[in-house]
Amino acid sequence: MYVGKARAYTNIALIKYWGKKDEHLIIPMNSSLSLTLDAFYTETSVYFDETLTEDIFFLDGKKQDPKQTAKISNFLDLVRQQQNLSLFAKVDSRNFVPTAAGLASSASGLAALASACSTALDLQLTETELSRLARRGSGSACRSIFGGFAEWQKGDSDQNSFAQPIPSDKWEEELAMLFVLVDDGVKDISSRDGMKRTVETSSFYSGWLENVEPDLVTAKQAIKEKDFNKLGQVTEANGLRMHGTTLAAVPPFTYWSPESLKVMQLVRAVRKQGLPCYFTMDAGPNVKILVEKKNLAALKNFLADHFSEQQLISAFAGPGIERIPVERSEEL
Ligand code: 2P0
Repeated sequence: MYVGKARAYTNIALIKYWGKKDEHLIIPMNSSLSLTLDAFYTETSVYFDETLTEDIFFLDGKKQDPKQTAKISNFLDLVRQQQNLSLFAKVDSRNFVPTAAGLASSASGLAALASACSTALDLQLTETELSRLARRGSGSACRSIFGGFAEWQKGDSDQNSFAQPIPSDKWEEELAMLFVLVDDGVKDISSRDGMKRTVETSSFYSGWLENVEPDLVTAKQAIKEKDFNKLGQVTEANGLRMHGTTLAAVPPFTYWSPESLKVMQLVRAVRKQGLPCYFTMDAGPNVKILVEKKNLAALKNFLADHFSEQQLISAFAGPGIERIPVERSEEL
C-alpha cells in the first residue's frame, strides 16, 4: 500500500481564470492572480492498495456516488498513467469550512489530492511540478500550492502552465477577506460549464480577454507598491467584467442573486463613507470583500445591520500546501 496525506487551503482569485484554451490539459485562456486564505481548507488522504477493485471516494465521511467519484478517478488515472501504476485508490477528503456554507472548493480539494498522491508515490516533485499536476485536476488548484499571492501563468503547454508565488514583502499579512454568505445552495451551472459556455458563445468574451492581461499587470504593480486601493479597484473591475461575459452567453446566465447585488451596493456605500474595501465574486452568489485588516472590524460593524454573524466570515492570508503524516489508525 502507498499512502499520502496533505492539507491545502483555498484561494480566491483577484484576477480571474475564466476560460480554457485546452480542456483536456486545462490550459487557460488567460493568466490569473489569487490570494490563498487561511479560513477554508481540505485535508485529503490517498491509499493506493492492491486489495481495491475500484477507486473509492469519501467526502466528509460519506461515500460518494460514481458521478462525484469520476473527477477524482480521472485525476488518479493521470497519476497512474504517468507512474505506470495499476492500483486503485481510496481517497478520504475532509473540507474544513466554518459553516455548512457551500464553500467547499475544488481548488483546495484537488491541490490536496495532488500533493497526497505525490507523497504516497514518493514522486519528489518540485513546487512547480506539483502546481502543474494540481492544474490537471482543477485549474484553480495550481494556485493553492502556494501561500499568499500566487500567479498562474497561462503558458501554452502542459510544461509551462503553472502557478508561482508573487514576491510581496508579506504585505498580504495586512489584508483580510470578508465572506458574505448569501446562499448555501448548490449552483446551477458549475464554473467548468459556465466558462465553457462563455468561451464558446459570449460576444463579450473578447472584451474580457482584451482587459485581463493589463489587469494582471496593474494588480502586480499594486502588490509591489503595497497600494491597497489600486489592488482593490482592479480586483473589483476584473470580477465584474468576468461576470459580464455570462450575460452575453447563449443561453445567458448569471451567478448573481438579488442579495449579491445588495452586498455590492453596501460595499459602494461604505466606501463612500471613507472605508476602502472592494468586492469580488466567483461562480456563485456569495460575495467576498477585500479589506485591510485594520478596517475589518468597522466593515463588519457596518454590515451587521444587514447580515447575521454566521453570514460574515473573516479570512486572512493562508499558507501553501502542507504534507501531513498519516496516523497508523487512519490506514485503510
Ligand atoms: C478563479 N474560478 O480564478 C475562477 C473565477 C471561478 C471563477 O477557477 O474547470 O474549479 O476545474 O479548471 O478551477 C473555478 O474553476 O475549474 C475558478 P476547472 P475551477 O478562481
